[in-house]
Amino acid sequence: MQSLISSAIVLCMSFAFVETATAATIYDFETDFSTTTNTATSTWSYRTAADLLRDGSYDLFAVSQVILSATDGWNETIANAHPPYIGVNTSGAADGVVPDGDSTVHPGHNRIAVVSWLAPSDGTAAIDYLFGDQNAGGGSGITWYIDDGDSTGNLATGLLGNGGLDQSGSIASFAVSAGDRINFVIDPVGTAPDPIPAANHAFDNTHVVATVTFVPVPEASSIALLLIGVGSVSCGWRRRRTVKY
Ligand SMILES: [Ca+2]
Ligand SMILES: [Ca+2]
Ligand SMILES: [Ca+2]
Repeated sequence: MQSLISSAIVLCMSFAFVETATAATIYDFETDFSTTTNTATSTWSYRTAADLLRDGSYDLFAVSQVILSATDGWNETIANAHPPYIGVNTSGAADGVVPDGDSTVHPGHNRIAVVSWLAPSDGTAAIDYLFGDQNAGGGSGITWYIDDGDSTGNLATGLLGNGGLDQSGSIASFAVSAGDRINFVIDPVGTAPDPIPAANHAFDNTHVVATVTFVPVPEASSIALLLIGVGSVSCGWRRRRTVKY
């Protein structure tokens, strides 16, 4: 009986420590969106490239400003509403094609736009996503990708033709290491015969919902505490046995 109680106590303590060490953090591109921070080390960064290559090497947008009539975001020139750009409408009202509260990611002429997430430590990541066309006025639509750093690590992809229905889904939990990236890429190339002669980026405003549910691996100190907890319970049990006999 005592051994059963001891086991139960050990089990409870184990769960208590493990739970403390592995609480999940949900990173949400839209709710976390920053108009002040966009660096190589920020958890979310907002990027583009001079081309369509998903080679993992992307430039940080340099300018934070109003990118539509009322939507704050990032692009690379002071020229207003000049794609590529990435922003979130927090103005309190619809801003043209962008509903209040929604992101908008617009690729450029023959250029991708990239929302990048950086793993803060070793752990596991699970992803929920949605891609939606915000402007059905014309153009070729887009192709979206979720990859683990570059085109060699595709996690999901889809062709969202102009005016197409939202595309959403989940990616089950997988291991990541500190410094790994998960990239959400909007490519202006849409429905064939695009690109002729270059990818058509007209009407390519895209609603991107991207959440990463991150669970860090237990830190060494937490594991040590767990072992100390198990050790002290089993020691207590052994002492009580000694007294009894
Ligand atoms: Ca590049
Ligand atoms: Ca469109
Ligand atoms: Ca397009």
